[in-house]
Amino acid sequence: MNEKTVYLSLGSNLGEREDRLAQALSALEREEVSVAARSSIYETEPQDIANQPWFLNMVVECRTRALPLQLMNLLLRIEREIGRVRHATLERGPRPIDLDILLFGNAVIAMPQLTVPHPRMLERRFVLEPLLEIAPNLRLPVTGQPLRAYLAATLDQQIRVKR
Ligand code: PH2
Ligand code: MG
Ligand code: MG
Repeated sequence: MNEKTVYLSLGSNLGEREDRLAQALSALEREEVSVAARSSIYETEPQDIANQPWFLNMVVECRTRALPLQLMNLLLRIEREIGRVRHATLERGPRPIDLDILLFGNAVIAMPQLTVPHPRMLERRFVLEPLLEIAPNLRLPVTGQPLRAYLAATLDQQIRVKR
C-alpha cells in the first residue's frame, strides 16, 4: 500500500569501493527499501572535483513506503554507518559512500534539505548510463522528457562497465 518506486545513485571512491556498495545494498534491504533492479557497476571519471580517485557508481530501482525526507535521513544514516564523515570544505570530494535520491515516483520536491529530481543528474553520465541500463524508457516528472535524450551531451565523460 502506497509503495513508491524510487531510483537511487550509489557512489564510492575511497577504500574497498565494491564492498562499500555491497554494504549499502544490504543496509537498504534491512531498512525495508527493497531493491527491485540494480545496474552494472561502472568505473567513472570524477566530476566537479577532478583531482580525486575514480569512482565506482551504480543505480538501483527500489520500492519503499518511506516518505522522501524519511528516505533521505535513512540514506544519511547508512552513509555514516559505512564510515562517511562529511567535510564542509570538501562537499563534492572523495567519499567512502554517497547515496543520492535521483527520482521519487513522479514527485517534484524543492526543500532546503532535498531537491528531487536530483539537480545534477541530467548532466552526469555516471548517473544517466546506469539509470538507462535498468529503465531505458524512464521519463522526467512534469515535462515527460525521456531521460535518454540527455545522454548524448554527457558522452565526453569517461565511464566503463567494471568487469
Ligand atoms: N559524486 C560527486 C562528485 N563527482 N563523480 C563521479 N564520477 N561519481 C560520483 O558519484 C560523483 C562524482 C558528488 O556527489
Ligand atoms: Mg552525490
Ligand atoms: Mg550525496
